[in-house]
Amino acid sequence: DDGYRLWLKYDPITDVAQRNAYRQAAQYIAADGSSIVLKTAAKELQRGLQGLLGQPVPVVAKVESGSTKRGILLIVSPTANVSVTGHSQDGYRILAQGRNLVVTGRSGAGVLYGVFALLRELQTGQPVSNLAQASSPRIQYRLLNHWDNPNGTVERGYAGSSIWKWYELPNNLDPRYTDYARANASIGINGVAINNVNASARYLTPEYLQKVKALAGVFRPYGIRVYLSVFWAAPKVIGGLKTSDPLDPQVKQWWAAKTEEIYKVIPDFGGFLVKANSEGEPGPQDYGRNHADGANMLADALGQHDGIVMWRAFVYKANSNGDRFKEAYEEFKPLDGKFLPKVLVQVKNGPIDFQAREPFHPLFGAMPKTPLVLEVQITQEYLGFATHLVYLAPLFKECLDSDTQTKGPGSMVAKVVDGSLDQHRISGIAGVANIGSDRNWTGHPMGQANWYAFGRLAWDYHLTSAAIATEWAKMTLTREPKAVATIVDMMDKSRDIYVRYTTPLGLHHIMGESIHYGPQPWLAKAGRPDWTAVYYHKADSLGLGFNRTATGSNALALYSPGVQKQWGDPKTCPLNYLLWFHHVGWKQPLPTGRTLWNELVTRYYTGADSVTWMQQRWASVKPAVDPAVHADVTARLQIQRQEALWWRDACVLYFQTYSRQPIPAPFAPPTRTLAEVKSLVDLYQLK
Ligand code: BDP
Repeated sequence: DDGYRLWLKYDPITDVAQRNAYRQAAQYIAADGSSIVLKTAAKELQRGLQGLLGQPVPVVAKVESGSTKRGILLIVSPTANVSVTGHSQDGYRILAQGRNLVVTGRSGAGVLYGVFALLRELQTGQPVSNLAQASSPRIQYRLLNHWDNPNGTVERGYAGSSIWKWYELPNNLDPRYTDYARANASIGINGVAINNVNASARYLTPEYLQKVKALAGVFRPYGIRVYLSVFWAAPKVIGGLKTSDPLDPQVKQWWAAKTEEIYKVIPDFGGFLVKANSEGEPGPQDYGRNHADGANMLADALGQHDGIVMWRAFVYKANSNGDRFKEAYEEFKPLDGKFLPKVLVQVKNGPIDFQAREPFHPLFGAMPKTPLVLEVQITQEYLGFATHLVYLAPLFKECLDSDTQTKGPGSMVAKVVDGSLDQHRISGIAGVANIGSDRNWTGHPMGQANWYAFGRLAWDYHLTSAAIATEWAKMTLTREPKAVATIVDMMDKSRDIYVRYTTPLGLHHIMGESIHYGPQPWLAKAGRPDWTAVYYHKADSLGLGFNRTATGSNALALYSPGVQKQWGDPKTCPLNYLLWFHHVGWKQPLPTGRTLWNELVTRYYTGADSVTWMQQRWASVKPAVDPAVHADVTARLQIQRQEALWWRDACVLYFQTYSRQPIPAPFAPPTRTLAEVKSLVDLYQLK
């Protein structure tokens, strides 16, 4: 198995009784309607059923009168009773009706999602009597963000190059585009921003818009809309204007005309994603304007078109002498209420930058007048590239389930994001894609689960990480119950294991400079102080951690009083966030009964040893998993083990130069020196 088919394998069901029961129930498909997405639904159902049942299943327009056959009816109806909560346009219901099964929704897309839900039930072995269900997504815009560049590279991509072949488009449509759309639709993703947020102006040229149009044409039958990341200075770079000032009439006019042009080419264009005045990108602040001025100008340009602006809050001013943690909040919080209705502000899950564990971003709950998009990173920039097995659903959920307490207990980030907390009309979630040209899409075969989990949680954040992992493993790897349980257990623990051997107890941003690979806690000089490691861990002879309480940077004050109270006291602050908020003495006893130093070392050692545990667990499922996939994961786990030891040794040896404490029993001190580990990191920094 080369992994190309992802979770949409549709291999014949081997359980004969089950297959026969499904065969009985699915003798034909009736799809009545002209919507192009409904046609896709029928085609996908046919493809799935024919694979799973090993027999042809015809698609007909209408139920033949007098027929005694049992079929599956796909029905679009504006009054379909889809579900009580969520976005009913995308919702579906599966129900038994007489001898038939009906999949219904208020749109073709709803039916398509229902079809994939039905196929999922068959793939995971649910009895025919148990298929009835209804569901609607809680979040309206469910997007992948590709950080793909026009030259085919992918920023922070670890699975080959970009899947978009710009030099072949629009004439040559790689079949992979369709398979990509199928995979996305199967998990409810309904939009893709196809280019890097560090954007090129090229995409807005007439030539490239033709290429984008070709992709949009492939995605449309799957209910997926295309979005573009825009380069703020485009009016200057390709428009010949002298300025990109959002309040300049010519600039406004340029964007309005450009937007018209886009909608002529792509009538269902989704809108714009913007990274402005961040990490060297141009933006409205270059002209003394603020983010709202910029975002609103684009919202105006969208006019009556059904599009949105997703304006990123990932900003941190140059030469900040305080705490990067606070900067996005300080810039955006005062703008709450100043954005036009089509603007959503896109906020990363945590305040720094996609670290292995971050407290939730303080902007969640702090901008009640603005719809906020939650942005998570599916590509594992800070979580082991494509060599570490890290299942990310627990990370995504940790953020979604965090209680901001801004409107009293129960004000979860999820409720901010789905708009229910502040009654917003629009809502969105975005995942930075981990997809590339590798045959198996994600490099690490288990990386597929992160793409899958993002979509499933975007649809329904109430699903548990384990439930999602179980679905995915059954569809992708094996149906053997013991193997499924073993794999799900490994997956569910993998993120905590990764945190233990890289950044336990709330350490953050101590990875290799620029490439963000491997450990470099000693990094003290970089382009900016807040790109170093020492800025964040603040190790000294007394202790470790960033004091963000009132006696330190006071970033804690950005949270609601209940959160401040809990996190502000080192005794009640969860250990997972301890060093995010406190500078803790090396000999300070922790609730675990160990001192900070001993706890730190224990976590690094047990974390690295847990990778060996994962290797053993994975070895035990060998008979149940495809040999090629098994061998691939086995090899990557070997790398993971080596790199876990690298992280462990680098960090304990380096921090030991401050703690001046021995490695506690029963752990054996590293057999290499700090200098040796440092040189290993230098290797990756060589030009
Ligand atoms: C950082 C990445 C950088 C991205 C940036 C962003 O290292 O490549 O451009 O995020 O989100 O984590 O804009």
